[in-house]
Amino acid sequence: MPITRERSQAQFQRALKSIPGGVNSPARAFGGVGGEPLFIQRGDGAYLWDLDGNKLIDFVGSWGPHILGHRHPAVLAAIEDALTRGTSFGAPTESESELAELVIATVPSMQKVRMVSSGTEATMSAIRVARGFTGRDKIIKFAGCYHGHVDSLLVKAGSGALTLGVPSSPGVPAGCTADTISLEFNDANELADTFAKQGEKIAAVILEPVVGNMGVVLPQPGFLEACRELCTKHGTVLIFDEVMTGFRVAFGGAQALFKITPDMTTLGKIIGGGMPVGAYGGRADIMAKVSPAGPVYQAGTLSGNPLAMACGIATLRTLRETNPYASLAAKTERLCRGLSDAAAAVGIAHTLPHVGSMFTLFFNPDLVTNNTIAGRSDTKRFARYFWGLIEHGVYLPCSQFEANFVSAAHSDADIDATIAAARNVLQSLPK
Ligand code: HOZ
Repeated sequence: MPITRERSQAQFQRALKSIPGGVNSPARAFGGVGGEPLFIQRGDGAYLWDLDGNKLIDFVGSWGPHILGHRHPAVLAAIEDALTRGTSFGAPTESESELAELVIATVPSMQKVRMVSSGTEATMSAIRVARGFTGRDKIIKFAGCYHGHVDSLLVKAGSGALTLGVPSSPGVPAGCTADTISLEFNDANELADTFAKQGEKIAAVILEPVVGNMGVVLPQPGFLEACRELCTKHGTVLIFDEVMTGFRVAFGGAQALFKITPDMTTLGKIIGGGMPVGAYGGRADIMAKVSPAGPVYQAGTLSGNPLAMACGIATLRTLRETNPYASLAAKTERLCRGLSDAAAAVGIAHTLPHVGSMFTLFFNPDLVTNNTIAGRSDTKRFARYFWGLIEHGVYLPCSQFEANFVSAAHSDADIDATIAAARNVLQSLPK
């Protein structure tokens, strides 16, 4: 008997009347799987409950922040404590330095860091600083990487832009993207050719070192090294967008895992622990350009918001103290093996890239190394799989082209239940 979704459906109809598409961010609209989004009432640990009372094992984790699960006691206590002192002052607080120090102590490239309120703000600001530092205009990005909805970066973008088929958005003036060069991820030769032709004009190369926004796509051996070498050779700022991978694939992020240090890094999601936070930072000489230390302007009323800082500090401290990374990777490995075995048992072509606690089951026979190959995935099969798992009480990101996240709150029983649910669903899919 299908689960009841009446209350979610009613609320979606209500939202459609006042909010474009009924949602405040397109990726959550279920456009990639058809049907209507579930409205969430609450979360706890590894679970969500929707408005109709359905309990779901959550592999979205608010699209990445909830590495500790929902409502972690240390995080709740920190927010409650901060709340007693007020919500926003628009003036410096001690907590901003504390979070900055935690980030600098952990992320190899970070010598200085500026807090902002979202990943989009972080990447937008990092690009501006890289241009101000180098005095150059051109930037390189990679197809399928998503760096938020920054005008100059909405070119062949991943995430909701990919799912909804608008990888380059109307409303972005041609002038904003005229200096953006989009290349294929993992193609070091194409990157080298581009540098050979116009290296002296390129301010920055920005990439997700592990892509999460066309599904999880791993850097092939040598690719990150090539990015590093070419940027160093041409005086270009290498920016790792670690909004998703920061404090996720390792405590120090992908740059610590792969031992490649970029010049600048953008962060978000986990550093806010579920509150709206982004950050950008890097080499001290580059960050010295940021206003008011330097001439590159960037500002925000809610930047360094005390509640958000408290939530981020509690999350990072808990991660430092509990070091869940080996256990997260082991759980994810076991889950991925179970999902892969279940798909193989019924002859469903798939690949399942994973790193740390991020993974994507691609309905695609080929190893997905770039956007072109990702685009050949069977999205209709994914949609059936997605809805089948909802019926079995498992909540996945609503697109083939997103990362799934395992949290410290997922138990072995949750992993077993998910594998069992997937086995049932995969068996029932048309071949
Ligand atoms: N940018 C997020 C996915 N990679 C989606 C954000 C949302 O819709 O909440």
